[in-house]
Amino acid sequence: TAPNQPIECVPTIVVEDDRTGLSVETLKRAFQDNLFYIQGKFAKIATQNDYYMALAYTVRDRLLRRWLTTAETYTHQGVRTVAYLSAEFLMGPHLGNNLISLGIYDEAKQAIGELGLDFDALLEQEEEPGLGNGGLGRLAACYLDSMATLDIPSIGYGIRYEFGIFDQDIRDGWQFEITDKWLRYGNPWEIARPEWSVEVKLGGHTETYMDEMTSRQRVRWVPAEVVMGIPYDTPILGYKTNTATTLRLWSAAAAESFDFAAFNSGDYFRAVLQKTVSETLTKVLYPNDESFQGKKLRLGQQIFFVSCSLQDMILILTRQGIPLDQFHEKFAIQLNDTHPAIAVAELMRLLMDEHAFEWDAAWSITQKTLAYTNHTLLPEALERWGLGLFGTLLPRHLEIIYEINSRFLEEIRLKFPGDNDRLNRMSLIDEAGERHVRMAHLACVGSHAINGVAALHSELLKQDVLRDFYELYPEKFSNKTNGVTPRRFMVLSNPRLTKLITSKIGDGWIKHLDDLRKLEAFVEDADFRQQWRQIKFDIKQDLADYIKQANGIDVDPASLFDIQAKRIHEYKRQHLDVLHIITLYNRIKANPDVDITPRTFIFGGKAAPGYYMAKLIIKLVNSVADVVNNDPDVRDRIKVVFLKDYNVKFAQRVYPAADLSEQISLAGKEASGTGNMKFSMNGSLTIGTLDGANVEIREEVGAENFFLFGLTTPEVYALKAQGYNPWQYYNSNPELKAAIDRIASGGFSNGDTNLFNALVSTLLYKDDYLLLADYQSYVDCQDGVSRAYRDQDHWTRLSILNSARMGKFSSDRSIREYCKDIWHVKPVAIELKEYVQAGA
Ligand code: CR6
Ligand code: PLP
Repeated sequence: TAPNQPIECVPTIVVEDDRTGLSVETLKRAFQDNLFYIQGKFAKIATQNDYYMALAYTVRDRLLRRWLTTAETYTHQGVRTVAYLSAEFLMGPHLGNNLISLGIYDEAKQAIGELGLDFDALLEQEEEPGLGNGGLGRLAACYLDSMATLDIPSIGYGIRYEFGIFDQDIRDGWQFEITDKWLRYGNPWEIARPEWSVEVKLGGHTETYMDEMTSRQRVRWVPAEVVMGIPYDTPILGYKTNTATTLRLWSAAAAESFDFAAFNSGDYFRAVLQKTVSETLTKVLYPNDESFQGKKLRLGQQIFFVSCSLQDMILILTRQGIPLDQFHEKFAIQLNDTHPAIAVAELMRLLMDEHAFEWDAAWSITQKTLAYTNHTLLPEALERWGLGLFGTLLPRHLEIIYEINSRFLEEIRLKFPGDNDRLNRMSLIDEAGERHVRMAHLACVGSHAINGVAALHSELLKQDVLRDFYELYPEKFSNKTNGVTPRRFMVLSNPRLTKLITSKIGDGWIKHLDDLRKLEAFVEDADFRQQWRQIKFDIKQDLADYIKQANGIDVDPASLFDIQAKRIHEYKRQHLDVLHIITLYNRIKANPDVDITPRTFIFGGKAAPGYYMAKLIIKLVNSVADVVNNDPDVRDRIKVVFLKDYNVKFAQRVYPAADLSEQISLAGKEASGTGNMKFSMNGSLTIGTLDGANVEIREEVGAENFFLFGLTTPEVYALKAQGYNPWQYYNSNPELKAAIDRIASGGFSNGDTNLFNALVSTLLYKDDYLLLADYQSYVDCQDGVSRAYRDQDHWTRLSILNSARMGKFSSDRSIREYCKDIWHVKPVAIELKEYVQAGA
């Protein structure tokens, strides 16, 4: 052999790489290394946050090979990719989830423990990225998890808000908002990619010019302002797979080159100050859930992230040498509600004005690429932009929308000759009063697929809000019932139940949630029921400890934990829950020895800062809590707790602890709900109306395992049509009257009859959400719940069956349906590559 040829004669000594090794020893070494070299701290001066960061970097290192291999594989193979466009991604903390996905949760826990640190405290240390309001943003996060887990090539595009959803404090019973400074101590999960920045134009005017190359008239947009978008990438690792996809969030910065004129004229200060104006674009998330606010800055945010994302997709193809006429073959873009619906006009503009496509070709690509998910039937949530504002910020887009509209109206005229009402109803421009662009219409026209988020909701879209569009394009419509990820909402948040389930049926259910059905075989096993009950009790005990520490209230873990946790909204009817509490209280006051099943009523949820009635509901809950919790007649049989600052971390804590999940919106108002699924998976029973996904949950778990009450959607319509009169219910129902009277007469406000006046009079004079009509049915149903809870063994059976039958509500099922019916994207397996030569 040649002298420089290696000879394999010594046994290889395996030293795990500090950045990839998964053993406890290696994790400990890597952790200490990161503490010193990344955080620049040693044990004596390190804070809890330093330790968290050291662990986070240790975990991130272990994601990187998967992430880079995934990106390289996708680029190399030019795969068809889902681009999920969403103004909100409510991710929740990353650390625990990544540990679960990597399969090293226990190893990390042991490593940290052996170093003498508190592992749970480190997990708790993470500031969650609260870049969403509620269900819609959390759905986007669950979908990213499922796409990665199912090996679907995908990328989430959104906005890197500097301030996410506000933190909620409660002072004197009222909500108090505090800015969410989530980036204060750094974000170890993101990597900035300034080299892939793009520019977005705003304002100004348009002009036509002769394009020399094609000898055609084209339009040029001369903006008043240019903003730079910088992408920040976060890896999204699938559960026990090599696939790690990307969440790419855009942050706004000043486009340096643009203000050259000001720099050159010596107006240095003005030019620099101008920068801060650009940067405000991604400063803060609008904290309104399901209520539209026509603010210019918000429209700016929408065009900003949409334009950045579309340009990014074009760049990805360009770098791969793929011509843009294949855009729709390479990307399936999902519009998460209408927040990104401006994509219809922006993709047209990019293709025509910047890449010289003709109208028809651009339109065909646009329609084939885009699909639209509607998330609400509430009229106040539908986005509509005044033409003045729209045209000032996006003059070119307005021209394009006019052109789309004129072609669209022509299509309707052909299909429905002489039907002028229909033209007016369907036009992209609302001509009544101040003229507006209707974003849902734009999304419908520009997409090849339109879906609702639960069976009932999709039906109501076809019958009501989007009826005209359904009549024109029936083939575009489908339903995709929401789902949630069992990785975060069972495995991570409920380790005890996960362990018990896995001990009986193996761990296949984590990726195939339908397997939970196998639990049904154990329902009659008394020992299993006992274990199930004990786990629920222990988790309730933990929540009781938390409540004691957070609110100073003693609650009994043996009492029925009745939880309503979600955004505060009149349509969700937290105040109906309160009317029930007051009814129980009145019964106790009338007869202190009345037989009552002990209950702990727990509320959580944020109100939009400008939504007075929602804030008043929070005040009411806290006021009722003060009275009920401190009345000796109650003898601790009922307790009321408002837990502040409902966010993902909080959600993970409360879902597993519930006996009863309150899903009591007025039928026809909640598009789907996803909290309902998370509770039920964790063995909570539901009291609910036939609304949103409740309908399907009930179908799955069986009517006998679900506490149903209230009017159905057709009954709601009928009652409203016939002229609803809340007084009729008030005057004829003594318990209802007594409950309302106790509020009105100052029973929860130290005699102040003014404080809750707005709430009381809304109920008596309007009651849009029919609380009074549903009250008796609700209270009767709650009495049934109380009776059922007394037979603990029977209750446990129902609890087990609820979990066992929730397979349908995995977001994996939802994503498979989107892939099959809308995106036509197939899984791509990732084979890991070595990027680093060991021992070189
Ligand atoms: N507020 C619906 O109200 C649904 C989610 C996700 C909502 C809720 O029923 O589960 O979307 N709608 O589909 C909007 O945000 C517009 C929500 O979270
Ligand atoms: N907010 C948070 C933090 C959540 O985790 C969820 C769960 O899905 C929601 C809001 C939505 O709750 P719901 O579906 O009950 O409106």
